[in-house]
Amino acid sequence: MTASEGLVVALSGGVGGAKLALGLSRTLPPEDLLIVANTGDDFEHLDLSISPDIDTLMYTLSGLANQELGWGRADETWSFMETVDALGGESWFRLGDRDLAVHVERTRRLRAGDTLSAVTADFCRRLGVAARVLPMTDDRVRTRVLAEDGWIEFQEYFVHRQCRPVVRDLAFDGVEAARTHPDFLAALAEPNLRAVIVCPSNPFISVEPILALPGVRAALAACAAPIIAVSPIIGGRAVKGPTAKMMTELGLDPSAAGVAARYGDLLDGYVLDEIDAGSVAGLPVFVTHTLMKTLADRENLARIVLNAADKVGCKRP
Ligand code: FO1
Repeated sequence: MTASEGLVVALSGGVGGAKLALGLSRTLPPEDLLIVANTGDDFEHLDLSISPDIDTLMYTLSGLANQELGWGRADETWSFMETVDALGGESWFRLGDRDLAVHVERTRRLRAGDTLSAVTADFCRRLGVAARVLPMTDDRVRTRVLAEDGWIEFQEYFVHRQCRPVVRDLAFDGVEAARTHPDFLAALAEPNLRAVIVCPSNPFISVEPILALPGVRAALAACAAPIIAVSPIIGGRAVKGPTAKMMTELGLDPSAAGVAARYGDLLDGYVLDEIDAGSVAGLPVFVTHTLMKTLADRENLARIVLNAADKVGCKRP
């Protein structure tokens, strides 16, 4: 067993976050990796409690993820959804038969009083996920999007309306009253914290709900370990999802530099793709191939991000 080089906390949401989380999980011993999952995308649907970013992490880390879709499980069947459709139910949010079992069992446990983090830990254990996946809070936080016709739920925007609405604003309902998961805050105060990694997730929908939780920004500012982000934008385009479109609609520069500017003085280092070399100044920049197509890409980027953190080093003596 290699000696611990320190705890790494990764902030993750969406597909890009899960890819780097997988690379980190294959690079670090399990006890040295805490993956904090965004829960702002969660919602109630068909009377089920659905946690997409937790499930994308869980499936990706257990090798069960549907690589084509980027969400849900591989080897899926769709009898349930086809029947819901035939009965005139809501079928726009596709729940595969195996995936459905996660939502039904999670909902049953939550109604029985279990916390989301306890359910997540048990499901991850049962699926053989060694790294720790921790919901950012056990309380209800819901991302909402201000479109032309008013505020809509995140999944209504992202899936039902396929990110078409122009985004005027975003809100994270419940975030002020939510209790940041204590294990997350404790990890940020760990003396042997090696790094905080902001995964290549959409800053607005995947990372900022986490940063908006009580005490998180203060804890990040106080932690001695370096905070390193990986740009989710390569050459002005998001690898997947509406990041660039959202940035344009919110009046921001849809680029790696625009994301760095959005994070502001939170970051101690920034990892961006060769195509964007030279586009960011004002903080240590590490240029590499950031598009993760293969498992080797995921592991390689993880190693580069950890090396970047070690090069930046602790912020305080
Ligand atoms: N995304 C889609 O674009 N269409 C879907 O039908 C869909 C179903 C779905 C079911 C379970 C789940 O965990 C995720 C699902 N997603 C779907 C993805 C989901 O909207 C996104 O993963 C996040 O909310 C954005 O990061």
